Amino acid sequence: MHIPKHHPGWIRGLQPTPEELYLNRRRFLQGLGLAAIGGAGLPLLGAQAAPPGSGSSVREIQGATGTVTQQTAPSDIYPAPRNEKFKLDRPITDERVAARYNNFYEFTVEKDLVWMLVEKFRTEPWRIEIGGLVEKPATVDLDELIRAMPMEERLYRHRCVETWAMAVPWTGFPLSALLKEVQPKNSATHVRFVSFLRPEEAPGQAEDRRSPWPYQEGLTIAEAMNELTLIATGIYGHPLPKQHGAPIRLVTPWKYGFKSIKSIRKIELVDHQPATFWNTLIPDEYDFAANVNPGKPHPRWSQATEWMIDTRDRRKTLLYNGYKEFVAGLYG
Ligand SMILES: Nc1nc2c(c(=O)[nH]1)N[C@H]1C(S)=C(S)[C@@H](COP(=O)(O)O)O[C@H]1N2
Ligand SMILES: [Mo]
Repeated sequence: MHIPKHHPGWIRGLQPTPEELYLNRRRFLQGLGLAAIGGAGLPLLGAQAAPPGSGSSVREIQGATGTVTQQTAPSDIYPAPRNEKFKLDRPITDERVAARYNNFYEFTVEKDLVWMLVEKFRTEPWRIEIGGLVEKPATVDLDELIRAMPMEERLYRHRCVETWAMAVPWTGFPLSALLKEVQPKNSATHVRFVSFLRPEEAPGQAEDRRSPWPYQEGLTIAEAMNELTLIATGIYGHPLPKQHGAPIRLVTPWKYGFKSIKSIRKIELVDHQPATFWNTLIPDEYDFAANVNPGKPHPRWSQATEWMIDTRDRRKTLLYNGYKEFVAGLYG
């Protein structure tokens, strides 16, 4: 693998997955009986028991495109009504493929192993803090938050900076609805998102002690208030499985996937552009805005095309991932 000189040697960086390598790996995993695609009743997925009294359960879930086994939060809001304003130009990605092909560096840099390595990660109970430059700071329990927010389902494209793509139904609420509740002060210019720091539950954090954990991301206030900006607690009509960022994550579909921070613990209103995980690690490859742009190649690869993770269908990358009508106004 080619790692440029200025790269810290210990971090592989985000990089496109050569399709051949991906396919070989899948065959290898299938040989071990750990089918990377399909197959209910896999031994490790959702194997842990729910903590007593949490009211959660381990169960088989019939999603839009297949069955996935996982731990679920107690919640009766799924599936939420679909907001038909957000249309796809391609089929919904196979749920089982999306659930076994993840970027979640807290656990591993191996996309097809994340779903197994999240086993020890405890996502219940989960409290989220919303503070900084706001009139009404709050710390809320996830279930409380879900019940207070206008939950809906949206079909969105997702484009990773590494060139893979998917199209999935998220369940969640607009970030703007939450910000209106806490009332940002006039001095707030940006929103900072902070994920968790638990090396004892996350083997990737335990092994990589030099990356700037916890994972952090940021948006301008205008981006945060844009109607596309979603806080997701579910996917495919049920609560987020851990590998997708349980129990609560950001979704900004016009930006590269690394902006969509998983497993958020804190949302903070600030008066400066916050430092972010990838921009801190490799600033010349991952800028703060990270808007999907086919005409702006990554220093190590083209961004002109993308490939769907289930069909491997190759498509032209769309400017702002096809969301220009929603966001062009943000960027003059
Ligand atoms: N906390 C955290 N959030 C994260 C990441 C991560 O490593 N840690 N990876 C990002 C990247 S690069 C992508 S493409 C998406 C992948 O989301 P998915 O695995 O649910 O498809 O999550 C993003 N959010
Ligand atoms: Mo990504």
